[in-house]
Amino acid sequence: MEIVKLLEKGFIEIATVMRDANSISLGNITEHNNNSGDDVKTMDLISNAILMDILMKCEQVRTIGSEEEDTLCETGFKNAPYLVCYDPLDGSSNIDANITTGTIFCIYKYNDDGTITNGHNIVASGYSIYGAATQYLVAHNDTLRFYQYSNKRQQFDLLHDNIRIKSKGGIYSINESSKKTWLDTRYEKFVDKCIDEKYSCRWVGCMAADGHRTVIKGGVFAYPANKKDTSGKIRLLYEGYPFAHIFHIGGGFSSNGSISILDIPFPKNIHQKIPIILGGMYEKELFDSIC
Ligand code: AFP
Repeated sequence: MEIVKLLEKGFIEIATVMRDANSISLGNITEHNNNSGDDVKTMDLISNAILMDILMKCEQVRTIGSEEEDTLCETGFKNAPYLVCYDPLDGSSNIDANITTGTIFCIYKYNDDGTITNGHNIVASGYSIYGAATQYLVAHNDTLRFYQYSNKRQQFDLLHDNIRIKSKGGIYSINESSKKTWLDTRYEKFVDKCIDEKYSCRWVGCMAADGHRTVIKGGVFAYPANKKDTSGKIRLLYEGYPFAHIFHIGGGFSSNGSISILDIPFPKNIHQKIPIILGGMYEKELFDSIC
């Protein structure tokens, strides 16, 4: 897909900045504050500018939604079929410590009447990760394809053309330090069940990285609503829907605690937050068995 090819260029540019620049400076807090109330880091702004510049020129794109923009941005291609949403630099609290960050993206096709109904309008979704290697995964045409950037060849090489999510894994990924403030009491019971079943815990604090590990190794990723983030912390358009689309295509599940994330109606607020759980079908059974 042409838009994904263009995003690839953006991933390379973002990775190059992060490899060459001082990570402590890139992690500096700017004077900006985004719509979600997060501190905006220098690298958030650089990544947003890189992707915005690329997508604004793409004739396939009608509108762009970014974590770092208050409202949808119009490209000038009024009849173009797609809305592209992204979190330009997911996990930005990791930048200064040189821990994995990523970009999450989602491409939605407009209905004929100019609306988007829900997550079923997605035609492609995915994420890149900037870690020991620069890699990206794209969910498109019912397949999860996974690529790695080669510095030597200056291109992305295909690593896997059809990733499947394990039905049962061995890791739960949840910020357990918030458990005393979780609003849905099922999550504490769920974590206890995971521990009883000898699951181990991992938390990078970057959904692209924690979600990716769950795609590759199986298990579960969850971010429940809590007293501070009463609707959860994960943003629907550029974190929740894309990861739900990835998990459904890969053979796993997604839920906001009651319905599939893909069935949540498309929100008016582009920064709408949701509670989320993603995983394999065994973890779905485990979660559903809790009353
Ligand atoms: P940013 O995009 O602002 O870096 O937020 C990242 C994130 O939404 C998601 O990627 C993580 O899972 C979550 O925040 C981490 O939140 P904690 O502060 O609870 O670790």
